[in-house]
Amino acid sequence: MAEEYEFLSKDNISSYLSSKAVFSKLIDSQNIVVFKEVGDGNLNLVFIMKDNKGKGIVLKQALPYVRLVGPDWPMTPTRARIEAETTIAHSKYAKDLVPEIYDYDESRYIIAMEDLSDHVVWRGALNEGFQFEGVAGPLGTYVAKTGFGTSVFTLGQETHKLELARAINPGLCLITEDLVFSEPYFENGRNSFLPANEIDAKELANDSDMVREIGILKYKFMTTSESLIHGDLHTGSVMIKAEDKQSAISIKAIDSEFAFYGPLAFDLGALMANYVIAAARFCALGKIEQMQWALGLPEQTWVAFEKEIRALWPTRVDKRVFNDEFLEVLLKTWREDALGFTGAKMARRIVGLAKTTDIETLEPNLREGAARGVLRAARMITKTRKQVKTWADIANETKAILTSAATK
Ligand code: SR1
Ligand code: MG
Repeated sequence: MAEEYEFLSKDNISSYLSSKAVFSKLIDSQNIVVFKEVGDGNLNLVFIMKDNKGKGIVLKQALPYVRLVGPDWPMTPTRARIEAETTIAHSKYAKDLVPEIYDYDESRYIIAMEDLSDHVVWRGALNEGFQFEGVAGPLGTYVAKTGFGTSVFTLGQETHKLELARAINPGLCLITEDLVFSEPYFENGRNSFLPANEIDAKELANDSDMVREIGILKYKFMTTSESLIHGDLHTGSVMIKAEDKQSAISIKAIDSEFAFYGPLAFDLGALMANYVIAAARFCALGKIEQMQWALGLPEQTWVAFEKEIRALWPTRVDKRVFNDEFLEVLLKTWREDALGFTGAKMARRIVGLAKTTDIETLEPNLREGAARGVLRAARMITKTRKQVKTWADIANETKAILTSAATK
């Protein structure tokens, strides 16, 4: 039985704002002139309000079930606490790259946060064909700063363990374990695809090398407690503000409700997977230059990530056996794992529940080839992640796969 508490609505939201002193200087609850319900995600209610002086606030309320499916799929609303605490923890290390949290209401699972309505969701911008520069690099920096900041290298042994205990998030981790790692290979009644892609879904599930590698990656996801990771860092979890439609001047990683102490390469893989998915859309639409650009984004994220990690390395609290030689091993492992998770996250968005608009909004005749290309590229990226390849090699191989799978 799902927990009962009052949900926010147009009718009760201004009395909610008036009921808490913290809001009095943030917004005039008696003079709300803009009210928008913008929760188009899979899980929550999200409202944007602005007053007559232009001051804005966002209220995000976790429902006790998965919004995408309804009350038949109960889901703990404490994920809102995880998101609020993670955003605050991440702001300690990457303040500019996360929204400001104003309040967390633990009785109604409501997060009050900075209004980002002058930003756009990166996925939407990519779908419209915008090539914003200066996003993929800072996101690599975000993963490095938050990943290193919440690791034993910064927190030390005791704090790391205490923080890890506070941030356990079993319900949301189970969603990822099922939707990303299991169901694309072992159907659970939630998969879907075009009839023309049935053959591709079968090929994926019957690829025993891929299934073995996915098992290795799922085990890493379930047992690695490295850092407080975002946990769902796709391009729909990134908001950007750009003045000239060319380069971003503000980047915010939002929606960290899937956060937990996990493998930080999972966040890198989530980003990279969605870059390739964006590239598949460009390919399907015949935008070859833009596809090439999107396929260059994984390298940008990785290069910025590695640079930041190397800069932070001298600050680690215990240098005894965590020496420079160990750093090289860590970076190599993170790169391989990031590529492994990339393929896993690509495949799930094609055959499993919760897809991406990049592919789903394509006409079926184009979608068929794009979906096939993403699945084939996913298998290549995950299975060959330990081979010595440059980022350009990976981009070129991916481009060849997407191009040859494209349909008209
Ligand atoms: C039931 S939740 C489905 C998906 O939405 C989120 O964005 C996560 O990616 C999750 O797997
Ligand atoms: Mg989300």
